[in-house]
Amino acid sequence: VRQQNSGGDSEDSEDFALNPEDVEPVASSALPVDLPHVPYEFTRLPPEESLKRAEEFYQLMNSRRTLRFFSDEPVPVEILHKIIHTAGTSPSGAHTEPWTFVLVSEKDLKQKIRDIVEEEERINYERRMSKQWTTDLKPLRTCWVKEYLTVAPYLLLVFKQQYSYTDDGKKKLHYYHDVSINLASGILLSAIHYAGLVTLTSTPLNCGPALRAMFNRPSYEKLTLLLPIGYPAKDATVPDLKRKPLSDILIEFH
Ligand code: IYR
Repeated sequence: VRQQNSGGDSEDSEDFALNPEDVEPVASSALPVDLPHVPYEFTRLPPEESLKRAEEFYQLMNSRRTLRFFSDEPVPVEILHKIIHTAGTSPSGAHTEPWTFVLVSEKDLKQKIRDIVEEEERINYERRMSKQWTTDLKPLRTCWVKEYLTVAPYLLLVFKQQYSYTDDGKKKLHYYHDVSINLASGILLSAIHYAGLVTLTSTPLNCGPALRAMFNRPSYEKLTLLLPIGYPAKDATVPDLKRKPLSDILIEFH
């Protein structure tokens, strides 16, 4: 059978699909062929100002931490709307915008999510994760009990659309959906942090299908992140991790 690369990391089998045109009608182009191109509005900064901003942004981002202890204090929903709108500014393959964000604050739904996640995580920790994996995680003091899933005021589920459908029922191909969702997720984490909130980048193993079904998301959407979002608990602690210095992450050729 003919295989075509639909764009993306060649190591990720999800990015290799049968030529979809062989199976069902594909939208000729999601964007109009005569899409206008308009002048780009650009504000040029003096290099000193750029350096100052780069330094400030580093300081801001370097103060971001993954939190596992949340306060139940409410957060105005408008803040969450703006943060999610910001994530949606991410670049994406052929501007396909392959993301769906599901925001949950309803108590019973959060409890249901927690039940699903804890049921799977108990099996993950007890059987599915290797001895080496659970040993490597020990310093972070994680376990299968996920109190934050009911304590945090919001849970945000990030779904990657592997493809979608146009209004007239034609399949719309989503090139580079993996890198696109990951870029949007990075912007999302930055927006959460800049807004003064905290989160935990959880990626619950084996919970995707149940959580997708719970929110009636279609089969072509895949859960990539489950983020509790809110304020930290008063007595919250974080592991005393250090980040690599620049010299360990940068190799230069000038
Ligand atoms: N998903 C599990 C286990 C876990 C795995 C890694 I890799 C971490 O950095 C942290 C946790 C959990 O959320 O507990």
